Amino acid sequence: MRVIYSEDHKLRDAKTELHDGQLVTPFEAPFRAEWILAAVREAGFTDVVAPEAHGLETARKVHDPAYLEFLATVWDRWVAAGYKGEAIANSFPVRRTSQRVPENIVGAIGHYANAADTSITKGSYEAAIASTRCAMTGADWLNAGNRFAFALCRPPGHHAGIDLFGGYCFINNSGVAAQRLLDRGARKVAVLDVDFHHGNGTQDLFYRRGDVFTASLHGDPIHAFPYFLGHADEEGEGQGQGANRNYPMAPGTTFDVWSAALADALSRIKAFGAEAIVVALGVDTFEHDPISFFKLKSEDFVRMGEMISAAGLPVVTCMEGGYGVPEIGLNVANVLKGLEA
Ligand code: OKS
Ligand code: ZN
Repeated sequence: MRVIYSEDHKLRDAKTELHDGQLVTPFEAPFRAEWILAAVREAGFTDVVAPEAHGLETARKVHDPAYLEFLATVWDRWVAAGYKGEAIANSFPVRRTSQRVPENIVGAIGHYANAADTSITKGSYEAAIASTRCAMTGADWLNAGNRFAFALCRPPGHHAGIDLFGGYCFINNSGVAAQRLLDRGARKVAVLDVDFHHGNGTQDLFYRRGDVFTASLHGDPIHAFPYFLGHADEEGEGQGQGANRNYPMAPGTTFDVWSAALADALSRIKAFGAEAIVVALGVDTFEHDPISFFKLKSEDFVRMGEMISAAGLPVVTCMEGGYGVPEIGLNVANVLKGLEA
């Protein structure tokens, strides 16, 4: 298992997250990557490398280039407007509104946001680029003929849509990894999202494409973020018809029910003809996660890795969510152990 990690994740260190009516210290904070790296090393995964200095060509194939340009410039525009705090979206295009991009920075940030939780700061873009480079480097480890890589991505990516940020995500790391596998010779790949939250961004990227199967296991959006996507009847469109699968599950879901959904997703990934799997790994399915409602136990993460491994395909795992509790590192290491078992 090659592990790819960049110190540049620390450049993303926001002080505010709009959460339940208050500006709190963000759940998605630098300690997460540090704890996960320490636990992964402790578990014997010591082949840790920095990412290659990839450019944005691959990201431009899954994101709107104008959106990437917005991400690159939003902080400087916010500062130039004279605003003192972190950049927070508060006004959004919704039903029956125009989709033109406003020139005003408050308008532009609302246009490109799918939630107000994610404050943009100096350095957020640079951290997001480094995170995506980890995912690309992990994909290339598979492209070189290896079976397993773990991209310790931070900030996460699966809520980032074609032209949308939010849910702590800016660039869709696992989507970029999938594109990279295709660009280097795979004909079909799958993104398997096992984070507690629906991978709405990843679904958006590939919804009309027939070369990437997307599957997501998550808290039912009638109860959980991201609320507006992730239902079981979203199956893809056009070329992508049948290539998206959602497994929304109820509060309190334990591994017996959750693992049945995983088995179904894996059998569909095989039937689709995927040549590799990108796992969007959130460990916020853990029973003690502070913002989620599934009840997976630490040992369940080993079984999760084993089940994914049994599909027999190369796997690049990209880090997504998982918050606040010391076990996040152990739970990630357990998935990696299961993969290599
Ligand atoms: C609002 C919290 C919104 C939840 C964001 C979910 C982030 C995540 N303050 N996605 O996988 O873990
Ligand atoms: Zn999550």
